[in-house]
Amino acid sequence: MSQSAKLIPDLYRTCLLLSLFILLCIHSVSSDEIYNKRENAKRGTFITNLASSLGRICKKASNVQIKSGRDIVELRESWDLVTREELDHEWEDCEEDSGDDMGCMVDILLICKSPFASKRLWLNILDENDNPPKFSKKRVHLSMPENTPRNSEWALDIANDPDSSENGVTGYSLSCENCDQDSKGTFQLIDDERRSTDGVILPKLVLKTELDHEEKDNYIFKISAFDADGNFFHHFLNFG
Ligand SMILES: [Ca+2]
Ligand SMILES: [Ca+2]
Ligand SMILES: [Ca+2]
Repeated sequence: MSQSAKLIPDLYRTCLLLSLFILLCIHSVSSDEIYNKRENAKRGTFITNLASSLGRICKKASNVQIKSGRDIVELRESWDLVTREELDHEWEDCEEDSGDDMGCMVDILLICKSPFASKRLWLNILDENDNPPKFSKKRVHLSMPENTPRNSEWALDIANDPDSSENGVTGYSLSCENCDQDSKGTFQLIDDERRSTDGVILPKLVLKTELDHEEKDNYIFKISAFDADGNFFHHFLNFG
C-alpha cells in the first residue's frame, strides 16, 4: 500500500475522533420542558432539580449562567431551580399566552461555560383570578332626544380585566340610582348578544319605553362589570 493510500484512512479516523471529541465537549442537555406554576406562588417555589441533567456535566451550579426575558429563577448549589420572586401572570412582557391553560410562558436558558452545556426550559405561569374588572372612567355622560324611538341602542363602555379569558369580565349589571317603580324599566342592559372577534363582551343599553322629558329628564345608572368569581367594579352613567 502506498504512503498516500494509508494516509486517507488515518485522516478519516482523525476527523472522526475529532468530531466525537467536539460532541463530547459541546453538551446540550436541552429538550424543551415546560413547568407549570400558579401565579402568586411565593419566592423560592421549587421548579425542578437539574442535578441529573446539567449537573452531570457542569460540576458547580455557580458556573451556570441563566438567560431569561425576566429575572425570575435562581439555581441553588443543590441544583434546585427555584423562583426568585412571586409569580405574576399579568407581567406585561409575558412572551405569549399559552392558550387553553391560560398560562404565561417564560423562556429560560441555562448555560454552563466550561465544559460547555446548555438546557432550555419554559416556566408556564398559570393564571389566577386576582384582578377585578375596571372601567377607565368613573362617570360617563350620554344624551338622548325625547323622541328617541323605542328599542334604540347605545354601546356601553367595556371594562378591562387583565386576567385571562375565563377569569376576565363575564358580565355586566345595571341599576338605576334615581328611578321610581314606573321608570326603572325604561332601559335594559343586554350583555349576552354581542362579542368582539376575540370574545370580549360588548354590552349595550336598550330603550324599552318611550321617553317623556317632562316626567323625567335624567337617569343615573350604576353599571357594574364582574368576573366569574364575583369580583366587580362599577361606574356611573348619566343619561339625559
Ligand atoms: Ca397577578
Ligand atoms: Ca391573574
Ligand atoms: Ca378577574
